[in-house]
Amino acid sequence: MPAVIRHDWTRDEVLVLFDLSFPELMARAGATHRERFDPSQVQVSTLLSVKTGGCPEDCAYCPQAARYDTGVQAQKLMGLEEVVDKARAAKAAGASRFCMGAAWRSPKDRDIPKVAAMIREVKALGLETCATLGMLKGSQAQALRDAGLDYYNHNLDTAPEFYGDVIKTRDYQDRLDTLEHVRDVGMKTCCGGIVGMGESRSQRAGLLQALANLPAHPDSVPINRLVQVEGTPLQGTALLDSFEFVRTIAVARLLMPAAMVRLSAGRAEMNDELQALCFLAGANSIFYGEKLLTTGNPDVEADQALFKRLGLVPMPLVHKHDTNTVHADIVVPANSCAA
Ligand code: SAM
Ligand code: DTB
Ligand code: SF4
Repeated sequence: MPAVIRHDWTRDEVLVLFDLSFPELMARAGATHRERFDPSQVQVSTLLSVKTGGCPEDCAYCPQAARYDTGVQAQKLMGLEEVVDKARAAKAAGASRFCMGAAWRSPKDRDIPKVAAMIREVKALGLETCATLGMLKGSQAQALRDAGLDYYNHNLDTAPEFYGDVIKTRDYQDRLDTLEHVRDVGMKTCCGGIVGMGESRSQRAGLLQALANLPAHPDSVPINRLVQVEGTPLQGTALLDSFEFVRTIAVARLLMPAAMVRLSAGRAEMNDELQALCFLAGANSIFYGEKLLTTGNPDVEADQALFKRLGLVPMPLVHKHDTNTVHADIVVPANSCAA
């Protein structure tokens, strides 16, 4: 019987998992991964920053916050044609999902039709669509869903008790509210966080606990390892131990057995061996393409070589109806609940 989907994890229970010996934790996470997924398949998404820099928020990790001198030039919202060209190229390179990011605190109502047009055109190419635009109102979530948006990415970023050390211009509850609007209109949620920001192990456990105890598990859980950018307050933070990063992936897999766990930012600083450990720990999704939003990602050739070395294949998109996508051999239930 597959692991039960739970929403009542205590911090201590999560810490017990973190405290397991590395081989035991890996074995458990690998077994849980196999209950619902083919471990040789990895879902690939390509990111595009459709509105870069100039952001009014103060997220201490972020190169796009206007208040930090990071060298990122603020740009206007990208034109439709350019976005569609990039999406077409991503598809040709093998991506199955295209994620559009904007450096906004929240979109203005007048921005929504422009983003909706991008979503419609990207979807028409046969790609799954994802967007990350900051906080949303219910009406904006509905408009994006009506345009065909499959996923909305909005991260909790860290544990509730560490959050105020990282971001002061909006609070945890704002994030929970946006996620609720996204779920309410029937979109899939992509929600995770960042590790390596100087948080404690208990706070890493607290991030995963908060994610797993959401009313519905996120469909996709990006685990980012902080990309340190010159000029941001978090530049110079002590590097997170690689095995601790792998443990975080493994515990995410154990807590959210039916979710896609995404090995997200930070791969450019990882060698193939570390990434392989992340796949063994239950990661089954990556960002694919030379760039994340403003920072580097491994180039396509390197990822193709990595997949070949490890015998991994991109997860196929075999059947689509409305916004729910059924993958070959597996069904990832939207907002999966055991009950
Ligand atoms: N502005 C929107 C927002 O914050 O919701 C959307 C874009 S924002 C860049 C999306 C996510 O990227 C953040 O929530 C954070 O988790 C991640 N991120 C940003 N900068 C990062 C960095 N330097 N290292 C790792 N992850 C980062
Ligand atoms: C997520 O969790 N990670 C991605 C995506 N969601 C939008 C973004 C990572 C950004 C890394 C820093 C940059 O490239 O600007
Ligand atoms: Fe702005 Fe998003 Fe960066 Fe925060 S993470 S500064 S909201 S772009």
